[in-house]
Amino acid sequence: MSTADLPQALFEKVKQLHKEINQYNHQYYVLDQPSVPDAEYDRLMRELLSIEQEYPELKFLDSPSQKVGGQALKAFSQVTHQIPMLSLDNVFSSEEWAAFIKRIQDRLNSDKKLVICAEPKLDGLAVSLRYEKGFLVQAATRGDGSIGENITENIRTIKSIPLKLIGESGIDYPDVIEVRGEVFMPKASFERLNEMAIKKGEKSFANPRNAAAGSLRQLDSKVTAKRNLDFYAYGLGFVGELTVNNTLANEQVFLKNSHYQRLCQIKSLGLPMCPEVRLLDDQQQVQHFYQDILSKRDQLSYEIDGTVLKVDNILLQERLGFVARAPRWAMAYKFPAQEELTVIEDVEFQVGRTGAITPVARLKPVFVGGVTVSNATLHNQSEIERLGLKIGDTVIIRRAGDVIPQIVSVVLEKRTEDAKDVIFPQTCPVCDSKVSKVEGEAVLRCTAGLFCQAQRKEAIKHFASRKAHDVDGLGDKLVEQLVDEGLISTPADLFSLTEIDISTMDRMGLKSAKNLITSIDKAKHTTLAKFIYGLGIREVGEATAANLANYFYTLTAIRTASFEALQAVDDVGAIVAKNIVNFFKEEHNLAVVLALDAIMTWPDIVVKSADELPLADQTFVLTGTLSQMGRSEAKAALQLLGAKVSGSISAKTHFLVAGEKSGSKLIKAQDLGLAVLTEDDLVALLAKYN
Ligand code: I6G
Repeated sequence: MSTADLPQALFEKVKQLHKEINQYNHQYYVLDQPSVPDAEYDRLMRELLSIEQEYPELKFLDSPSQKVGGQALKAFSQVTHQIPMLSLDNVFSSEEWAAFIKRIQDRLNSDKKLVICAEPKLDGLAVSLRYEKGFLVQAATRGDGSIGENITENIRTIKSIPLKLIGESGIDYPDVIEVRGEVFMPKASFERLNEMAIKKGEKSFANPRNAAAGSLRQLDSKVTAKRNLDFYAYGLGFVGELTVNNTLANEQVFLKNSHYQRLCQIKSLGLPMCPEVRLLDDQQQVQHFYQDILSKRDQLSYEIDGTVLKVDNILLQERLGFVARAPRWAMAYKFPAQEELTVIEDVEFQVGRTGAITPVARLKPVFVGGVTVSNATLHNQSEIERLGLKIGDTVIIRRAGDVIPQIVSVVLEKRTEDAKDVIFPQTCPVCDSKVSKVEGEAVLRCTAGLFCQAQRKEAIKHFASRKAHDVDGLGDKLVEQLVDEGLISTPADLFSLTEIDISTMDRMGLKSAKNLITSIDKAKHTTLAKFIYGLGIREVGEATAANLANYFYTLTAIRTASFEALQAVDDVGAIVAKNIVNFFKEEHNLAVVLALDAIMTWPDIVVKSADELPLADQTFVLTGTLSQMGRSEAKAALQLLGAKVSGSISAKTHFLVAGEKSGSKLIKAQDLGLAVLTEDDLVALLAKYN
């Protein structure tokens, strides 16, 4: 049956469904302003699919149903770009940027201020989308700039890319229009994809860019459809002559003379434009934009590696032209690299508070992510095995944001013959005691407990830390010196220190010694929860310590509780219960606890039944970075008010608290229509009850 034989009403219905679904897609994926509930969208889509299944003649090329992927291809065909796809030159400093502007002004023979169109530089892949008479007919990768790969089927699955432009060809835009932009994978989708890959035992992707590239190079577009790729337009390629019935004289009427305005035009046709694009009037604003985007980098939902700055005036762009394969009027002003190569000079072993022996790589110092890095943790033996790392190897080191530097991989091609295996110690590298490895744990531990100098130091540092007793002025170096000099060996010894003792330490005068004694005195007044947390029992964080205090009310009840009784407390499973029992069983620990009990005081806990608490029966999930208090502190505070704090989202969750860099949990909460609180909302809620 041809479409001509079908009832006109059915045809109209299909067109109406296209219009509505396209509009909702645009509102959801491009404008970020969903206008109907998901259920309504699903209903329309199901209706369309069912008509298309019954009448395949009504399954048009631009149907929104075509975003799920089609037949797998055998190979990608080649596409010759009508106008070459260029790349960008880079600068890395304000001086290089200033030199670039000077070159442009010299070439233009003018020292007039240049208006700059600025945007973040996405870490994605450049593609060219060709629309003919408003329909997406072809999409290609950049390739070598002249010839790319035809990835039309894959691009058609990207929800934010319209299959049909808004408006009418020949009236609102020219017949042929090529939109260029960057395909990328949002960070949250990347994390989800890798989590799934790891669960299935498959290889994970190194970064969102590789994941986007891997997804676009799928011969089976159904796979691409599941990858949640996104797109921002950055410019135009070929824009064709108008032919029939046009009210525009030629493409120049359509094309604005400002790069920024062209982007807005592209946006009005239904394509996504990065919301961070700005017009900047002078060089000071450029530096400000660069710093602003750099500071926002971690909060953005997509990965970026710098900014792209373009002379906004198209006539000036045309006068400037191109050099080799890059425009003279555009520049990528890049952030300091987050990945660099360096050499593992040695691997040493550090002993932590709980005796865990951690291999630490000593690196040839390297400038990465804006700082010089000379150490990186290697976590444990399994990590070294996973990396296949030897001393002397060249490695890729990554430092993103404030995250501790990580070794990403070993560059095997650079391994030399004298590379040495990493040998794990047979005894504790600090106190020479026996080491043990618990079945199922990757970590090697020193068995000497607080007899080990390293563990003593760490226990005292933990006791004095901000979340425990917050002893102002007692830094790590001072603790180490006090222990090395034999002045203290347990947290209880802190309270017998004198001003004279302290003032004999490096860089400590009488005044700072006095201040420290005042802070130590202040620390005597605490809460039972902080006291328990400050003991540094393995796996007893702030939230568990608060739960123990609220359940048992007294120190005596906690330290004498049985393995079974402990497990009745929220968050305390067999492993944590065993850690607690073992901690208090150790004579040395018990002696320290009793000594501290005689020195420190805390208020009695007022007994309230669980259902009297203000947040009783409310389930919270915390996600992302909470900058004002930290996740464990927030968890403890919520639990004190009777709330349940769960690790995963379900229909039973009442509130999601979403901090910075919230990922898949936020998406899931939004899908389920749950209440989402910001960190400020949480702070206000806690303040209300405290
Ligand atoms: O590869 C690119 C990424 C982003 C670009 C680009 C861009 O602007 C935001 N702009 C041009 C002009 C070119 N490549 C050639």
